[in-house]
Amino acid sequence: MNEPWWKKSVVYQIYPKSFSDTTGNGMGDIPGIIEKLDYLNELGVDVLWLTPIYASPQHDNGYDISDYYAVNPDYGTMEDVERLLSEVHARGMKLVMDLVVNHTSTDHEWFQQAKNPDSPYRNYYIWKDGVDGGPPNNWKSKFGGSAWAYDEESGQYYLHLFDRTQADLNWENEEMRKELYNMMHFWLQKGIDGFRLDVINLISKDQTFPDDFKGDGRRFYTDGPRVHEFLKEMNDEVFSNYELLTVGEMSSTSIEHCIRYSHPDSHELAMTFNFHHLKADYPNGEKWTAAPFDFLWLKDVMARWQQEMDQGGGWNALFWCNHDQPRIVSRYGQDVEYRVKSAKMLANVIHFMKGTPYIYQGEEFGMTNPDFNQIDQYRDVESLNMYSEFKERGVPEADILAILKQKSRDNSRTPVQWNAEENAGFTTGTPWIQPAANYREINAEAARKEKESIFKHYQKLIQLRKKEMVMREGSFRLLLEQDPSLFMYVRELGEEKWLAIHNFFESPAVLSVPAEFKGMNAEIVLSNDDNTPEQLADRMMAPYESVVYRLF
Ligand code: TEU
Repeated sequence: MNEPWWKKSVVYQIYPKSFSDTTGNGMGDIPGIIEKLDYLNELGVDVLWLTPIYASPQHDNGYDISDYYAVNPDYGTMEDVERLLSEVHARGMKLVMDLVVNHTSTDHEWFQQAKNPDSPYRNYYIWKDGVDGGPPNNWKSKFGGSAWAYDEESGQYYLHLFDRTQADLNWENEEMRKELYNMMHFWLQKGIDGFRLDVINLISKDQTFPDDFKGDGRRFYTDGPRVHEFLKEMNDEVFSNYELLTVGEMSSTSIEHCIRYSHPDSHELAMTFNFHHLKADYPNGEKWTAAPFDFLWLKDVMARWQQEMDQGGGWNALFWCNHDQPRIVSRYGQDVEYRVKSAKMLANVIHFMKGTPYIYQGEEFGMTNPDFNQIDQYRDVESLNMYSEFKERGVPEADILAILKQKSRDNSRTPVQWNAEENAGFTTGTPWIQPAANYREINAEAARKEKESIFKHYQKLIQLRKKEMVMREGSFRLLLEQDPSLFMYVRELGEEKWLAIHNFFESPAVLSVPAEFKGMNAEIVLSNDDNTPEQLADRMMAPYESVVYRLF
């Protein structure tokens, strides 16, 4: 079987602003990434994904690009990027860049030109007349308020699904698409190995732009009318000329669409991110509440994505953490006395699934949410907008802060905790966002030294994936669907049969082995507990215990 390289890989996500600062300006930079390549090599990851490093006014930390061909000077120069690329390749790793083509910054030259209604660039964006003195329709921005902003100069509104400084591009415009494809070739010709495509399933909007009487408008642009056509075109014009890892970030998508996006015969993308499993703590779909997670719901969602993507021939990107999500150990694990154990359990859960696993900076040694207590500790535009909206509605300060502490995107954006020195060894200056206070105990240096650390556990998982075909290609079947504590599934390929059992809770849980496995011989592939018995038998599972057995 001819396996594409990205099926064997484990990807490591770098959020450059918070990774490592070599200049003392309080922000991470590209030379800082180069300095840490040996560390990443020691971890064993194959691919690095950098979130946007392009020129940007940074209203949304680089997801608001003002020049696709330039590097944000706070991060370094184009030469630094080229050096990074060759240092990455020299270590046998690959580099994937972030591609933000649903929108640009309103500072982008195209948008500046587009403000003139007679400019050929006008049609690069989405402009509409207002209706009854208000916006063209009732669609909401994902960062709060209307999705339309009024432009005084031309008397029309432009669409922005995110911040008002992030104007949506008009994908109906063929010339605009061609310009983007040229830009992609520019980066690929430098030798980069792929793209992570930001909110790529939102690029095609229903051209009637109707009011949404049932929601915020998303059903008129999510997995929209021409999205598959555009991706096939992009693949044909760009991707098909190289051997790339392409991963689409899919907002509020469906399994059916993700199969189409990632099926090899579709010629669209290599794989997709979806976020449904990260909504187990959104009661009734509402993110902005402080709520525990629903375990049975989580299992059901993850299992369906595993099984149905497998059966349909799609390919999943597997992940718990990224720069938009709170730290998983603080979220579905336990970040106090069971931090190490629950972080290893959570790592096992996804690394033993089918797909390509992603590790987000700091996850490999169990970084936690920072427990911010004041609004002035937050930086994220979405969090700050949400704070103002809740304030206006009269929600008490303490309640808003409790929600942000659990849900803010800044939870994952605090500096990487390299060591126990001042500012976690991230910077010698003033960090743009405070590090979590626990960096003196929880840091990369300590984790590399400790024998049974989370870091060591991730190393093992990465090596196992490279070696074991069943981890990558085996089928997936959920067991004990209704068990309130255990997540159990079996992976099978040919003669290989691997049984994964994870206790998601702080209390011991009863393990009753399903009849089909009774009497089989077992050997431990990996466990997070020294006391896990060698044989598979009915027993009590320890708090957060996680084990994978090979059965024969
Ligand atoms: O995120 C898209 C997205 O929809 C989110 O995960 C978003 O953070 C969430 O809806 C907020 O509740 C991508 C990027 O990952 C994110 O950092 C950007 O802010 C966003 O696109 C706009 O480019």
